[in-house]
Amino acid sequence: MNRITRFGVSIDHNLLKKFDRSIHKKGYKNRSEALRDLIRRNLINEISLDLKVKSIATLTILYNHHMGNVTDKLLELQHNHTSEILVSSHVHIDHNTCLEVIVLKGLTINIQELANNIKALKGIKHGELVITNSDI
Ligand code: NI
Repeated sequence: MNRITRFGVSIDHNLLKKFDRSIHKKGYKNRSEALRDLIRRNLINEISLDLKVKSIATLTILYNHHMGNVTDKLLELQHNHTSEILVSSHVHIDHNTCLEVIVLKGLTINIQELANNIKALKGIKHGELVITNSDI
């Protein structure tokens, strides 16, 4: 069990009111948990900018499988990164559109490079990489 430290925070009254309204809407029971989440998010953002550390990530992509040879290129890219890809799920959304979620683990630089290469393929309508870290 980690030690818990209490600390006081000086903050502008109006800013705190806005913060309280915001966290209430999100369902937080108290400021402490909201603040802890903000700190964790900040640390994860920092880590995701450090290309030399190991991360875990999900890449969600939406694409039109009729567009050019996007399906072949997508498979080729993924087969070139078998050490980073843990699993991928494919859902046929409608006649044209596919949704794929790829779970990644490895050096952040490799994860970002793969995500950028996939997002740049012709036919990919939307791609979003979410990087996180289990050390937080
Ligand atoms: Ni499909």
